[in-house]
Amino acid sequence: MTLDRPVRIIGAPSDYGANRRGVDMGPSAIRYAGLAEELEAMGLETTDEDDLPIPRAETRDPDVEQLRSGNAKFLRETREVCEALEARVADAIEAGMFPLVLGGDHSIAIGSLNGAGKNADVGAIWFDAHGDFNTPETSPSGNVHGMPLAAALGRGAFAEEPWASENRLREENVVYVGLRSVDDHERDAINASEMTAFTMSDIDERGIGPVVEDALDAATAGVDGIHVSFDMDWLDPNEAPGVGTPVRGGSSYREAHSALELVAERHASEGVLRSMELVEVNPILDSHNQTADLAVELAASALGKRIL
Ligand code: 5AB
Ligand code: MN
Ligand code: MN
Ligand code: MN
Repeated sequence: MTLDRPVRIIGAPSDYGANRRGVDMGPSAIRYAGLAEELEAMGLETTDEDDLPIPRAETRDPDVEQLRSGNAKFLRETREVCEALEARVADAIEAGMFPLVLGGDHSIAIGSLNGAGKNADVGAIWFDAHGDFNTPETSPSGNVHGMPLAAALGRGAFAEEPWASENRLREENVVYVGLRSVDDHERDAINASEMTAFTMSDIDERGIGPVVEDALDAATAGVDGIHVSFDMDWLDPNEAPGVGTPVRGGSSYREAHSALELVAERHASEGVLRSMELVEVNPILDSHNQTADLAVELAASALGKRIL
């Protein structure tokens, strides 16, 4: 069954959180790959908002406002982007629509999560090779795209930010699917947290179906809905070469579709989906827009496209 509400596409072409240019072109590449047309062909009423206005990184100083206790580049700019995105996501939900956010690097998830969790208890499923749970104190890179979950949950120096107190994201309802590249401090923090984490090894052993069903159970327990955060580097780089931080050994093409088909099925039976984002598409590193094409296909699967 296709999604039960109209879709609002929101472009968030930020690359402040990544260490290289290109991911700011993600929304254009995904649109060019035919996102709105694909959703409309499924019978989904689709509107496409203007992108968030985001000044080029070269016009800003990456270090102008690092947190005292650590390292987070472009934090001021990321704060601006995420405040604006939060408002757009919350407005769409308020208007009875489904926000489909296009990144941009994964730092924008702070805005998506705060928008989704503004007036509701929410969980999140995090499809990603990476944990994205560094804080300014632990980050090896200073890139905020490796920190959005820690930011939304107010960890470390992010306790100084308004984010965690503004959203109702519940740590016990945050679930990783398919982790395979986690930094040492991140590993400790994830293990000590209330979050649930499934690695690629879990998928190897149990298969994608049981893992995603368990992830959906954990993410949806006792909340009003979930946000699906989909980092294209969750897929194997053979399928999704157009990403900034590729890691070998990722999900296959069919595993990715299957995972999102299961999300759509759970939504059809329980109405759990609140918002979704597709992030980290970098057209400069892509091969003939393959990764953006795949992002469109995967959005369709998540929103209920069926083979028969
Ligand atoms: B992505 C790394 N853990 O913090 C860091 O692509 C990589 O949003 C982060 O998942 C990757 O810099 C961030 C080494
Ligand atoms: Mn806010
Ligand atoms: Mn990520
Ligand atoms: Mn990643």
